[in-house]
Amino acid sequence: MMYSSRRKPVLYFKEDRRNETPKAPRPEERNQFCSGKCTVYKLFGLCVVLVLVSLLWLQLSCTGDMSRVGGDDRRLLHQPCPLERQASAADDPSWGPHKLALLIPFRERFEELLVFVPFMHTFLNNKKILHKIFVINQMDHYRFNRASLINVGYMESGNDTDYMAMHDVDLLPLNEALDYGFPEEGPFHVASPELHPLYHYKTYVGGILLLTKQHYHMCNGMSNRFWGWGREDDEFYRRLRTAGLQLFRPSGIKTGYKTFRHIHDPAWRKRDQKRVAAQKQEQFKVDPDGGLTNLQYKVESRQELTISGAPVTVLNTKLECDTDKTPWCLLN
Ligand code: UD2
Ligand code: MN
Repeated sequence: MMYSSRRKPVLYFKEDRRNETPKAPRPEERNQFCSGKCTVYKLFGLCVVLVLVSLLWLQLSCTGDMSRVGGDDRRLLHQPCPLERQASAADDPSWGPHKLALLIPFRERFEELLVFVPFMHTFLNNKKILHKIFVINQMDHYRFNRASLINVGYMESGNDTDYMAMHDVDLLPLNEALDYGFPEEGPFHVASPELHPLYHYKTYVGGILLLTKQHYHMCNGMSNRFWGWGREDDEFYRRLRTAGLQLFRPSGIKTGYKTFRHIHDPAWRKRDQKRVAAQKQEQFKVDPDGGLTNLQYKVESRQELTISGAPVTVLNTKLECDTDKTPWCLLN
């Protein structure tokens, strides 16, 4: 079966009548309405009707989006009601004991985020993966630094999560057989080169990578020297090796290059591939000392949002750059 994918190496209301003098009901009142006891029954009945109507409304509002979308997007936008989800997670012990911090390095990808967050929330709930989604929003004026943002996500994701996923905002897993469980044995590269629509080289670890927080710590996180697009993932591959960690990838997935949907129009979302000053040579070097230990940042604010019912924490982050050491964090 598809799910047996294994990993392989590589109102409360009460009338207050205390101060009222009891009045005998007038005959016409007795005829029109029945006694006080009857009024209580009527109120009770009204409450029951109100509760039923609100439950019906809640149910319709959870699935209401469906009528406005068509085709494949129906599946992407559908989400179960928040109440349903909480109840199932709390009642069913098969959800625990691990909890995933889904870390999204982010800047100006609003449209993708609106699709990604509800989609992933439903995807992970269907797989009974306890999770918390973090958007690490880079708000300084330096070039984008995916690796440092992932480091920030690790530092800020709290003690209630014990493993993490570094996850692109534009890469949607379409096959529910993909494993997002606790990667006890070693890092698990979900966006494997055999399944990835674009990158097929053996040492590729970009896109989506799961790690226990302990393993990430053993690597000293990712290097902070990579500003602009690319190479930070390749450098991280070397850190995994240095830390003596074995890399695992999905097996038994039959959907090939259709396993993921990459919502990325390169003409619209241009990759910042400029190589400034010494960056050209430096981009291929390993950074043996840097990582979590020399990460410099401030979380300016933290916001709890829901996107179509899916909860997400936004960390508005300002990275700091030592322009003597990595002058290429600036474009000019
Ligand atoms: C590939 C990898 C990515 C990483 C990158 C090299 C895939 C699907 N992804 O991404 O994991 O290794 O190469 O750095 O193979 N982002 C923003 N705003 C920006 C730029 C990037 O939010 O201005 C985030 C966003 O989450 C995005 C991710 O960084 O998905 C990767 O950047 P990309 O999508 O521009 O580059 P891509 O697809 O080549
Ligand atoms: Mn992309």
